[in-house]
Amino acid sequence: MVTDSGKPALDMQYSKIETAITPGTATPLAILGGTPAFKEKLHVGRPNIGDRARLSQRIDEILDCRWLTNNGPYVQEFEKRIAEMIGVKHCIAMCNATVALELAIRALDLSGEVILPSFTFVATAHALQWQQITPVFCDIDPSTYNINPREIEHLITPRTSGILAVHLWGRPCPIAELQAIADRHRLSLLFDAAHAFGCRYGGRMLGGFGNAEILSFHATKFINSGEGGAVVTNDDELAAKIRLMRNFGFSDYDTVTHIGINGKMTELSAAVGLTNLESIADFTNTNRANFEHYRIHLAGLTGIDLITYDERENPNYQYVVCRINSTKAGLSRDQFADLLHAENILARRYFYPGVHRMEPYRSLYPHARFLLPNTEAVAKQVLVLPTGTSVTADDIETICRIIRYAVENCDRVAGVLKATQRK
Ligand code: T4K
Repeated sequence: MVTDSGKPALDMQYSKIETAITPGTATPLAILGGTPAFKEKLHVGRPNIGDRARLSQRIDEILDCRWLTNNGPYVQEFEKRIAEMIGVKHCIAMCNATVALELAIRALDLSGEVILPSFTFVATAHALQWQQITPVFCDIDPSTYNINPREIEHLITPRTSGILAVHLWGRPCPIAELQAIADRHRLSLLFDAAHAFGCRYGGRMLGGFGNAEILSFHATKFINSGEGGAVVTNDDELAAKIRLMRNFGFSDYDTVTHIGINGKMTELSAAVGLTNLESIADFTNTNRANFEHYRIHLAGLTGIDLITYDERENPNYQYVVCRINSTKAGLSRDQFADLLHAENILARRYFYPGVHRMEPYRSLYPHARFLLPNTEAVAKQVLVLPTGTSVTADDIETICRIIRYAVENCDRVAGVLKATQRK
């Protein structure tokens, strides 16, 4: 049906609502039938891309010398640069961080049960379960979102062989407390540092703590190699074992001295990683500026708290995370997610619903949710917003304007969202 003005009736209906709820704003909300704020989807995790000319040069060299993988010169250079930067003895580059986790777990002979947070990406738990090790989920500290050391000791049993902690969003775990617990109970201590490349703890770079730490260079990470990961450690024996395991256990052309898999990083990945590493200062500065923009433009909004970083920890600011108090903001985290997605702003609910609520863990450990009150609460409250070198200051202002508008008109916005709300 078309109206006298030639506009479809539905549009008329929406524009009436818009006028009613957006007087004087230039930002009609897309959920009300307005045009999405962004034509193209704005992603969380858009890759940072370093100097393309330098990358092309490296790729040409790789093709010219026809050495594509199997511990080639670029992989060795990448490992050397990372080890130097972090200040660790060994960096063993891998095809991704999940395989790096699996190999570190296996090389440390972990078995039985390992304690880890549930509030993480599912790969942290999969790396254990994949090897028939029981992941024992520990609650997080609600003020840091990292594993709570005060909750660990009562989870330790005679079957416990280690602790696998995660420096969530790049904010370091309480390493000293974790190391003390590990020492007291003779447990291995591993860190999933997938988010924490370049960050510090107590003046030292993350990567050199515990028995080993695992880095990710996935496309979505602050420094990427397309796909990629690494184990970093100061333990010579562990490093030697992981190097063997990464390459089927080959110690020579036809000598296999250990069980292994194929965990190798390719030369092309290493070239991407090395090139991006050369732009680390630019990426950090952009992320920091983006974070500041969000901070300024969301300031004073009731119920919306940006998770902050401590400059002394040299944060990489790769995640911009809002914690939403639905009572104060008048809208739930999921309502914000729906609202932003309609604007083509693909904010993410990392790490909803908590690994313990994903399969196979949900079925294997159905009681876990009763033991994880903080994880359960936080997983429903946090929303990760786009950042990185593909996001501009104008983009951030637009995103914040939409969030501010939604908070300031929460009753009316909630009414419209109700019909489409997630279950
Ligand atoms: N431990 C922790 C704590 C982790 O967070 C991760 C990975 C791991 C271990 C395992 O590391 P890796 O084995 O992956 O090295 C993404 C990443 O795939 C994953 O690496 C990352 N954590 C996790 C936090 O985020 P998804 O399922 O959200 O991915 P996806 O495909 O939805 O991509 C995220 C967004 O990025 C999309 O909106 C699109 C955008 N994107 C993605 C890619 C790949 C691009 O714009 N370009 C791209 O090339 O897991």
